[in-house]
Amino acid sequence: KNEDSYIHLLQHVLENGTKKEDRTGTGTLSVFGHQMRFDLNEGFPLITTKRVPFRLVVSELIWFIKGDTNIRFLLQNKNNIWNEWAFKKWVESSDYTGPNMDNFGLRAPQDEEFNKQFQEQMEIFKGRILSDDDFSDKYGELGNVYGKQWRQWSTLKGDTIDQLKEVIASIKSNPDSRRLIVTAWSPEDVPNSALPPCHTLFQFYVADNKLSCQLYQRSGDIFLGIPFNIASYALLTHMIAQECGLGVGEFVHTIGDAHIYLNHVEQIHTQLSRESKALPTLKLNPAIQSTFDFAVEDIELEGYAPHPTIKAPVAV
Ligand code: DHF
Ligand code: TMP
Repeated sequence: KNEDSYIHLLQHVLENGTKKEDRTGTGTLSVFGHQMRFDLNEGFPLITTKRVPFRLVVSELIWFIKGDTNIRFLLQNKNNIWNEWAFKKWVESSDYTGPNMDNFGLRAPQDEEFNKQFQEQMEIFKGRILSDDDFSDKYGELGNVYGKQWRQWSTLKGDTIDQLKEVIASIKSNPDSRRLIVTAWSPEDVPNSALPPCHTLFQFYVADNKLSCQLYQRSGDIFLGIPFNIASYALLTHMIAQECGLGVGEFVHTIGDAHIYLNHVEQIHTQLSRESKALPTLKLNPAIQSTFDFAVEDIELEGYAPHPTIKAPVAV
């Protein structure tokens, strides 16, 4: 119940994870192949043993649903969770002439002097994304990330497929279908993507008038990313269920490489010393009839009283 399956994953990987190097140079404890299930009727699965900033989950999901891949919308909503990956493209480009930012993700948490420079450059970058259209078109773009793949998948023929719209139409017209799938993974796009999709593919399932969703996530940062991912797909399931006149069933979360970054271990010990609280309840504006019409104000949580925030550096 509640977030037990998430707490179990934290404990399981701390105890049984294999020490494994990774792309970012941080190092991880990792297991391969893990599944969690959340019954969405028990409450909304937002982790309570630390505060998870739900408004950031909401604006990120609305950004995906819009088909947007430019961080400008996120910045307009004071959401900074994708900044590093756009910033990386900028500082590695020949247009960038500021101080050297190589390996900023590894250096910033370790070197105070450098961190100041990095924060300064990041603020300049954010300012330009918000105020300069040409700059934002060029450096705010993350490329073929979720929004693009969900809404404008490009085909060999040169047209596009709106996977999200089609899957919602199929849930309505053919709820027993076993093909209710949206995929973000395109082997062709992997080389020119800022970050190849972590949530790779998801599938819907309707039984007893309830909508369930399963996500296959190829790679999961258990402390930072996973709580967001659970909340995001739970929210998407509720939104689509409302549009289709269905109740909600389960969110099934299947993870490939499930890892704890070595610089998150202490934080996780703090989190595990806490008792989980009652889950909150999601309130969607009942007047919204289409998944594509939800705005930030139409989505609220009731009764979220988590333990305090626990900060941790994100591996870039
Ligand atoms: N890279 C890595 N290494 N881990 C990730 O989880 C990750 N997630 C991405 C992109 N790349 C990633 C997109 N999603 C945060 C949460 C989700 C996310 C990116 C970042 C994060 O830092 N969350 C903080 C709060 C951040 C804030 O308040 O601005 C947290 O404490 O949950
Ligand atoms: P990778 O591409 O080398 O797997 O690195 C991606 C990292 O980001 C990895 O730690 C997983 C994490 N991640 C999540 O956990 N959830 C997400 O939604 C995203 C975008 C990334």
